[in-house]
Amino acid sequence: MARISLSRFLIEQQREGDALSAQLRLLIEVVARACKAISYTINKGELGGILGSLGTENVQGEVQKKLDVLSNEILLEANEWGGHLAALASEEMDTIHLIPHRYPKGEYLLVYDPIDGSSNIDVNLSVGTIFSVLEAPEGASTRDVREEDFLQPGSRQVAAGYAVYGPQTSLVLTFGKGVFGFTLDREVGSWVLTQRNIIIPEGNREFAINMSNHRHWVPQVRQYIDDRLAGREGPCGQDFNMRWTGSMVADIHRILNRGGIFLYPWDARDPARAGKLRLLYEANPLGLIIEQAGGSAIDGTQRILDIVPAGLHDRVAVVMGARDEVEAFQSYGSAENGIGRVT
Ligand code: P6P
Repeated sequence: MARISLSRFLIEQQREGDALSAQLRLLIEVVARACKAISYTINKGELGGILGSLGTENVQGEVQKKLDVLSNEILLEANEWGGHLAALASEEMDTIHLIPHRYPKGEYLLVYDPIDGSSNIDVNLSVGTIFSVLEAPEGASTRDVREEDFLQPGSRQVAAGYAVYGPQTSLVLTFGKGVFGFTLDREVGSWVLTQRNIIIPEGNREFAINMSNHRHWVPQVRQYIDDRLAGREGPCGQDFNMRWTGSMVADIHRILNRGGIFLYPWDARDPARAGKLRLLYEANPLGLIIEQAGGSAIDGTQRILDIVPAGLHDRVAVVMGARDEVEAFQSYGSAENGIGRVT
């Protein structure tokens, strides 16, 4: 593949159609540059003093790692001044962040998880950054954006992407016209196009789920997994493999490239909670990417991208991956209120 930089790719995409406005192109370039800075910071590890926790909790009630807060600040500072955003929101911030009046406001909203899987940081395992782009409301230039302006279904995303900080640093993007992958060339500090129109392979028999929650799942989920654990002697007639990295974005990146299915279903540990993962900045952006790569993304009952959020930090049950495997999951049935929850 000829060596095409992210900037050249974005300019070519902008010429080809209306999917990429000048402001959206700038937004993507700014976020990609911030992900590059995060990658370099992660790579320093203990040498950069970025390991460990701050002893504070985020709005999720989770202990904040130093890198959670640092990465959030990198993305915030990178995006405030460019004039492409009207506001932004983050897993690490309780409420939305308005663009300061000293900067011009743009036509987009950015919502992100600065470091997904942050418990992996201190043990040198893959983590990632996930982001979702929505259109700002009409009149955002004349009034302050409000939290409810972010509460759009995932089908309204105009772009989504993630970076995975692993053996390589990868960036995966979609603007609704296919999925494209880039690899960070650390020698020159630029993103290089390495994958065009990624399509999830079918027929891969790998599932990603946290098996320690088995006793808390509803019967449909238990049966779906038990049938796969039974292997070739069981009803599926073939052996399966399991992976669980503790970072959704790393699991999804694997599924995007070699197939399989990712599940974080509702479980009875916290019955009032629809799921563990967050809708706006995990399930929606990754769900759009999975669908654009030919896969399927549901909460167990309905398409994730159809869910209208009630709050910025809504949680949701997640089943996403290769279409054939998600359809196999759906054949086990489901209930009205989500992932087969038995009321
Ligand atoms: P558990 C990371 O905290 C995360 O939000 C996802 O990235 C990951 O897939 C999941 O939670 C891991 O959850 O319960 O296995 O620790």
